[in-house]
Amino acid sequence: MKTGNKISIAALLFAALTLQGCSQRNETYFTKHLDFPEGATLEEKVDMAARLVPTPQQMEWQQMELTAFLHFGINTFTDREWGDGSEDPALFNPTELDAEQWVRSLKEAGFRMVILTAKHHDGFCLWPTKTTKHSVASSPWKDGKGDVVKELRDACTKYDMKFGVYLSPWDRNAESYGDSPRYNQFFIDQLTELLTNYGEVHEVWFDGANAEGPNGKKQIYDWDAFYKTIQTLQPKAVMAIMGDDVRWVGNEKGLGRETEWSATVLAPGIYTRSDSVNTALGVGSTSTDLGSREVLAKANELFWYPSEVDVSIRPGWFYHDNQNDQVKSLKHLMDIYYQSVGYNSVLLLNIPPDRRGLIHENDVKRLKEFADYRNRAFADNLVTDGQTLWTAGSGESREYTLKEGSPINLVVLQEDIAKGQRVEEFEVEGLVDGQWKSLGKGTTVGYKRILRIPETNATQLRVKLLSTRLKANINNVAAYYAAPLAETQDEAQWNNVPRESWKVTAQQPLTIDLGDMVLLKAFTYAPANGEAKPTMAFKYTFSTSMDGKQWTEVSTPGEFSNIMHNPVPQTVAFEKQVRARFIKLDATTTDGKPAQVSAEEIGVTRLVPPPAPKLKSAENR
Ligand code: FUL
Repeated sequence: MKTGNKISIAALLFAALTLQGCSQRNETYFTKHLDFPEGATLEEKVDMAARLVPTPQQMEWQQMELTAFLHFGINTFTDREWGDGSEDPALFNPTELDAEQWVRSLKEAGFRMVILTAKHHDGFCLWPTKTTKHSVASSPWKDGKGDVVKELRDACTKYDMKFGVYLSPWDRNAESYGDSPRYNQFFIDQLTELLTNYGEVHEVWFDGANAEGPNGKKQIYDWDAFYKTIQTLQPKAVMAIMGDDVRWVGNEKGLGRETEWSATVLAPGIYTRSDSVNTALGVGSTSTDLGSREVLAKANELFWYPSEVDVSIRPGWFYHDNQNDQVKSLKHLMDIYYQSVGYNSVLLLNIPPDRRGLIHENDVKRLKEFADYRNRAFADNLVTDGQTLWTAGSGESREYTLKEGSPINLVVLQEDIAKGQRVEEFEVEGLVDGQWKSLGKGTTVGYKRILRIPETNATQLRVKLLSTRLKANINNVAAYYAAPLAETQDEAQWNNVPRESWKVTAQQPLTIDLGDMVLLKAFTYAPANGEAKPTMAFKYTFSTSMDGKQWTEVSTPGEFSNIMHNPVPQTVAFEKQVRARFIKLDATTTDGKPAQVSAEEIGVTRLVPPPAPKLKSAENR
């Protein structure tokens, strides 16, 4: 595909937008895309990269922060994650479908947009399309007169919620699938219906799944034509995943990158050149580095292509009865929040309606807890003077005043991305008992970065920009205190050797006599209360002994990577089982000091021998 209309417009806009900064020279901005001139030096590239900015619709999208997915369709009724397209539409029959209940629950939980799976890979359409019989029109629901897309659209209008559609390019029902021109037209017709008959659409979500059609041919999608359809019918919508406005973060676990550049070298998959560009750079959507100076040095062009973190509140994307008790814990949801919204990404959280056509009570309850917790945590900004624009470069720092009387454990930084993403590395310090102390470090900021720090009582905060591209524009520095959340993961899952028989024989390094010889297959370090502390273990060696004198080191990764940001139980499985009576954890903190670990924070998993075969009764002998 050619670079597309938006980019040609962006190219025309090149040099059109100039801004007279008070402390900066005139700056020229590039909207959404830029080409590096041939032979540009790294310094020139970095300078240009700092002046790449989002389109207005990308900007509005990034500011939403929280968006919701609704996976609902024939799979809801077949208990499957992927249907094969042969499902009988008669199976679709929600008994109490209430789209207002969906939108109300999401609105109250702080979500700003809802995206519905109008069609998933099974090809079943949730609206009465003219393109196929495989839709709600052939179902018993409302005697075939229902339209889920319309019900959702109306509810979104009523509750002032933005609205998006997921339309799966992969269609396992369409007879034309694999006959490329025919299916492309069929797909465009479906897209046209969705983008014409349901008012404003804010996001169009195409996933990348593709497979052979029934006739054995591979479907070659006409992304260029799909793109133009969106541009013509809904020019303000962002096109996601197989689109060039919104990038898939690279996993479905809710894990953003700590270093997240919205200005990235990754060419969107819908461009015909994307394979060759990305292969030459050695990058893909799951790469950890998509924007550092190292990759800029190799790149010829750059995209404003911000990341979206999609994850389900349950193990599956679709509703399954047997997952009602597996709705993610509040702690897990907050970890996801910090690692998406807090890592310069938009969170797209999936909450699948059930067979009644309602969001299940357990999910509603968890959404409410999630919202209540965030509302409490972010109610009181403890920085009094953090909202005036601070324009500064590498090596500069600024002090901020903190309200008295409350500790802090979260620091929020934001850049004015309308002037580009520029911070490469920063440090936050606190004035504690009259002394400046480092509280934490980070890399990129972008639209928003939430830094989780150990709980600290400080009177002032100092933000140091260690490295920037040109001068960064920090428009918000805030600090909060969020009550620590206990990890709900049950200890039984990571310790099965009764603690009553344990004896701590040394504290430093922590040495434990387990009281009996056991066959171990793993150990776990579970930081108390799931909280990050400066004294917690980071690098370690784990050894075992039969007598407490002769020790053998067990082969392990030796590091609890990322534990400061995600202090959940860290289970280390052994390559081979180990026979032991004594265990020893010799650990240091991220600063290289001896770590303080208590026996309660350690668990061991031993192999439990299978139950002995039952003796046959005397009569049977
Ligand atoms: C994937 C799909 O295969 C899953 O079923 C789900 O819709 C997820 C959001 O995208 O590509």
